[in-house]
Amino acid sequence: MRTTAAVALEAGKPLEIMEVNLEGPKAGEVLVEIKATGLCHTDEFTRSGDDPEGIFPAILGHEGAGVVIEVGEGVTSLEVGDHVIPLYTPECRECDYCLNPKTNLCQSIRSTQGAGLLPDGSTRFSMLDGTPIHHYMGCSTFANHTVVPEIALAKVRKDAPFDKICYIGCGVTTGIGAVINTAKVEIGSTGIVFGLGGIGLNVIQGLRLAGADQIVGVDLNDDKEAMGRHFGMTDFVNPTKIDGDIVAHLVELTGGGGDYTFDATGNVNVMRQALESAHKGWGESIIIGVAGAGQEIATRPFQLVTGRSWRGTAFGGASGRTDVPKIVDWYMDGKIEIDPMITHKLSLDEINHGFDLMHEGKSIRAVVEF
Ligand code: NAD
Ligand code: AHE
Ligand code: ZN
Repeated sequence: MRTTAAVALEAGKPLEIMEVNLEGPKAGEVLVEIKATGLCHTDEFTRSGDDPEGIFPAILGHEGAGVVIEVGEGVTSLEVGDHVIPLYTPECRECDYCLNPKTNLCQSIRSTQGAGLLPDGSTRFSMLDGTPIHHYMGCSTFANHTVVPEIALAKVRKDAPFDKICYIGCGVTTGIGAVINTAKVEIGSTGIVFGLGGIGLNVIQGLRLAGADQIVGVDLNDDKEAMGRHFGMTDFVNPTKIDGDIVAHLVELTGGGGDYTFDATGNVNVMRQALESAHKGWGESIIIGVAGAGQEIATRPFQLVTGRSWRGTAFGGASGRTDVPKIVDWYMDGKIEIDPMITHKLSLDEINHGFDLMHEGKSIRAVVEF
C-alpha cells in the first residue's frame, strides 16, 4: 500500500512529507493506522543528528496511538479494529529481561530495532523509487500507517481519545513511571525535577500521585512555572535567577537535598547537579534525559561514597503491554491529567513547526492528528 509520512532524509534537515510504500505485515507483525502522535524531544535528538544510533532515511516518531488494520500470520493477541499504542520498549514476556522483575528492557528485538529494521532484518517502508526507509524505535509513528511487531503493541480501551493517549506511548509513562516504578518514591518524600518539559511535568504529576510533600521544579524558562504548579510543584527555581550555586540553593531549599532527584533535560551538566542535590546518605538521582553522542557524565566519587546513588530509567521502567492499558485507565478515570499538557495540535504538514515550538520553549506536547 501507499501511505503518507514525514521522512527524515538526512540528519539536521527538516522532515519531508511524502507518499511512501508500505509492505503489509509479515508473521508476528501488525499493520496499524496511526491516528495521532506526539513529538518527544527524543525525536528531535535523532532528527538533529545528536543520536549516536540515528540512521537515515527514517520515519521517526514513537509516541502514537491508532487502530489495527491487518494482522500478520501467527498474531494471536490482537485483531482488526483493536485500539493500540506502539511500544518502543516491547514486552515479549519470554526473554531473560522480561522474566527478571528488576527491568523492563525486553531485549528480544533490540538489535534489529536499533538498526532501524523489523525483527526479520528488513524494512517495510520504502520511497516510491524503491529506496528503503528505516523504522525508528520500532514505532515510526510519523506515518499515517506503520507496521509494528505484535510484542510492541499495547491493546487499549476503545473509548479513550487518540489525541491524548498517544502521549502515554512515551512522555506520560516515562515521567510517572520514573517515580513509581524506578524510584519507588514513598509518601512524604522530597523530589527535585530538572526540566519541566513533556517528561518533567509528568515526573511532577507522578510525585504528587506518590504523595511527595515537597516537589521542586527547576527550569531555565519561567513560562514553565505555572504548568509545574498546576501538576503539583510546590517550589520553582530558575537557576539563572538565583545568587550562587544551584546545588547549594536546592540543598538549602529542601533541608538537605532531595530524597529523589530527576534529570529530564538530557544535559550532562544538569545530570551532575541533579546527583549532587540528592540528599547525603540516601538520595537517589534518576537520569531520564538522553545525551548527545560523545557526552559523558561526571561527579566526584565522594558524592556516591557518601550515600547518593545514580540511576537511570527507560520508558519509566514500564512493561508496556501490561502497564500502558492501566495508565490509559488512570487517565480515563481522572487519576492523572493529560489534556493541559497537549498545548498544540498540528496536521502532518505542520510537523516541522512542532519542532520549532519545542525549541522556542512554547509547547509541552505538540500532537499531530491524522
Ligand atoms: P522538552 O524539550 O519538552 O523539555 C526539556 C525542558 O528542559 C525544557 O522545559 C527546558 O527549558 C528545560 N531545560 C533545558 N536546559 C535546562 C537546564 N540547563 N536547566 C534546567 N532546565 C533546562 O523535552 P522532553 O520531551 O520533556 O524530554 C526531556 C528529555 O528526556 C530529553 O532528553 C528526552 O530525549 C528524554 N526522554 C527520555 C526518555 C527515557 O525513556 N529515558 C523518554 C522520553 C524522553
Ligand atoms: N539511541 C540513543 C539512546 C536513546 C535512548 O536512551 N532512548 C531511550 C528512550 S527515549 C524515549 O523518548 C530508551 O528507551 N533507551 C533504551 C534502549 O534500549 O534504547 C543512544 O545513545 O544510542
Ligand atoms: Zn520519547
